[in-house]
Amino acid sequence: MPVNELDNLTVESVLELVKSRDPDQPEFHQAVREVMGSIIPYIQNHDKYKHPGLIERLVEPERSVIFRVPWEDDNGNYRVNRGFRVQFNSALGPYKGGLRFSPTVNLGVVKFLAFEQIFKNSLTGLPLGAGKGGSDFDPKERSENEIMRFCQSFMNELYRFVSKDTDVPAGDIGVGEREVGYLFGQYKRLTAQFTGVLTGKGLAYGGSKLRTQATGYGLLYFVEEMLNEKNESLENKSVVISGSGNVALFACDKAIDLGARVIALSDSGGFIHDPEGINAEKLEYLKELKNVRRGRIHEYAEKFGVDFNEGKPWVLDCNIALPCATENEISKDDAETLIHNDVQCIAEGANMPCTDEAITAFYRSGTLYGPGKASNAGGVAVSGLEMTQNAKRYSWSFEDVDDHLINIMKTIHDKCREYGDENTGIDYIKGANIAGFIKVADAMIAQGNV
Ligand code: NDP
Ligand code: 2IT
Repeated sequence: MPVNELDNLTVESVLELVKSRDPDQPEFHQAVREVMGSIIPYIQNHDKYKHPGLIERLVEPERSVIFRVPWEDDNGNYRVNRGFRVQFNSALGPYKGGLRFSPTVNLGVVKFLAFEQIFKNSLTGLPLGAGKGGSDFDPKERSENEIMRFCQSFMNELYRFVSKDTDVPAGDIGVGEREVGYLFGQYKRLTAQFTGVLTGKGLAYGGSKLRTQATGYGLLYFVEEMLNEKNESLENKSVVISGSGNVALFACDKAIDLGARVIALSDSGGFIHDPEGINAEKLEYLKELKNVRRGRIHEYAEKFGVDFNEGKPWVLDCNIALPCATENEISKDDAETLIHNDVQCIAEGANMPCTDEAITAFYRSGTLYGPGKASNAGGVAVSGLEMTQNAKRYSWSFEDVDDHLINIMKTIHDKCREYGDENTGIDYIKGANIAGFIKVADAMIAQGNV
């Protein structure tokens, strides 16, 4: 096996191995390529990590579960979706990562997300392994009862594989507090146990304060660190955000709070452009529109008399771009447009929203670039804090959790600097990947060939 020839380990040899096993998982290949691009050169200079089998084990999930999810729609039709849980790495703690409900979900997508989670969760400094799951179920246009029946059926199978000490799922695209509630209720019913098996729970039954806000807030805390490094701040910066879900809306919230002007948000139908900036009142409208009425972003344009356009918001002139919707949403062309418009900083709220070519363009132009596994780690970090509070049967104040989050994001930034320091500034990809890798690799080596 080529990767066992440790001195000859290359990014290509690892990719060859991964592709030969699973040729039809392009997102997973993309994630592996990005991580290996940093850690293979590091390993070549650090003999300790030329450890037999380490890389082969790192790119192979410990366990992948695929299951049938039968449910009944409101018209009495029987329907079947496919459910997934990839338990990728438990070297640092119980598997931890979200569940995604979207028609785009397949095994390769879940594997890429779970693989990213290994390094992200390591970076938080908390005792969290890595997993991800979900289903190709489309929650859009489904009634409340259909969503509940689907979640219950999903948990009827998933409950065998999760518990507070083995695997702790949370939300992701299409899975928010409502879905976590139904999943939790069904787990409790099946096991007769009230435990912290999921995070992102409602505050009334074991959720942590700030978990809802955590990914978006954490992203902006990280952006502040990136800008501070250049003696800059968010004050008066124009910001374009994609998406209008959990991450996007709370990124918008904190950006406004820190003095920036958020001029765009989007959904899969298009984007709104509000040149004056979204203010607190407009943001309240958006939260109600998206979370209560579950409406579309174009309604904002109609309500406030601003432009709505189909397509992606990256055509707009801005200082800071925050992709907070989905993977590969910034193409090479989008990146070149942003660079042409003098964008200063890109930071990823979503997982892997930039294509390889887009990242190369940002690096070539010297644009500040924060990879998701560092910049969006605030969500899983507060999930880790939710687990701690559940274990203690205690709940911290909003301010206490916020202080923890600020510290965690700052520490992640420090780690990026420690391992990614270059003459030209911080190489955040290199820093995040190496810092994330070291802790996981140390734990994997110590625990033997398992
Ligand atoms: P939500 O379901 O709350 O929101 C997703 C948003 O992205 C919606 O506005 C949705 O628009 C848009 N979107 C989704 N898919 C597409 C697509 N294919 N094209 C265009 N727009 C799309 O999800 P989250 O906010 O929780 O997640 C957003 C991203 O952040 C994901 O990449 C997720 O993995 C990542 N993330 C989430 C964390 C969390 O704590 N929730 C933590 C860290 C990362 P529409 O409604 O039209 O589909
Ligand atoms: O991508 C992510 O980090 C998440 N969806 C959050 C995972 C979690 O367990 O809170």
